[in-house]
Amino acid sequence: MIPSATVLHTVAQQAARCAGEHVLTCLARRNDTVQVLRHDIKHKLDLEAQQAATATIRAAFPDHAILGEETAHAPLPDTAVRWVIDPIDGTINFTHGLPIWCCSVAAQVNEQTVAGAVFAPELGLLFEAQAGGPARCNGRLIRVSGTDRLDQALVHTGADRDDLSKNSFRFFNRLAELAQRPRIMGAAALDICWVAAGMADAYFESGIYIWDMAAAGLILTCAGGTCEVLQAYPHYKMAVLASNGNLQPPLRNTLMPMLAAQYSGGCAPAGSASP
Ligand code: LIP
Repeated sequence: MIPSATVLHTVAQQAARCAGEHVLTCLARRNDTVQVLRHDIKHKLDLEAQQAATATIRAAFPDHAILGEETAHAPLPDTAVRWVIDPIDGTINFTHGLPIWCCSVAAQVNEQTVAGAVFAPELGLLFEAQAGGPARCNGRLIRVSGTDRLDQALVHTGADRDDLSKNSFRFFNRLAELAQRPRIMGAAALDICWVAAGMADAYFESGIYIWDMAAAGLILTCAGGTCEVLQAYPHYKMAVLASNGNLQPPLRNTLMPMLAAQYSGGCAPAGSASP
């Protein structure tokens, strides 16, 4: 039996909070890293936060599939409901003490996201929504901005850690030319939630993963915006464009040819071999 969106929504919030509250009790362990790579960090609290969220979900739904960033290679049972977890989105921000990080939990039914929660513990913000309903932050309704000109838009983006040398900044430079200002904040789920709350007008990044955007993408849609996968790559990697809706066409028209040119050789972006 597939639980109702309302039930999945409640558990998604509980799971995101449980993960975030665990990390909040461990702020003294910011340097408790598993592996420090040239442009990435694997953190012990990533795994622990995912385990905390997973325990909350399993207590309610022992048989559901759970796709988490920390266990993305693990085989998944073939179930209608799939949970998608990014235990700490913005791991490098977290490790350096920057409070711009969050725990993201989405519930999908037949690969459609029906409930999502994004909890930013050090900012004290919980964004959440269920399909067909409103989007809220800390219980208050949120809506996208009305900005309809790119030259008046605040556009968030990121840099694919696996492709910093060549393409990432080609997108950044073009967005910087078109927008009022670009921003790189380092946590995709929060970037998309800022758009949902009308505090940014659009977000684009090539090189994020389904766990970065699944919950926030639903929250944005429920806030009146648009979240679109412009390009999918192997192993859950993708190029995502999210906006207040007004800016989706001009940004899509700019970015799609650039994406096509970037991978015109048919090869997937660097790093898509594994999350
Ligand atoms: C991060 C994303 C961010 C991206 C970083 C990294 P993580 O996720 O949220 O947008 O630019 O490279 O992928 O690794 O902190 O969960």
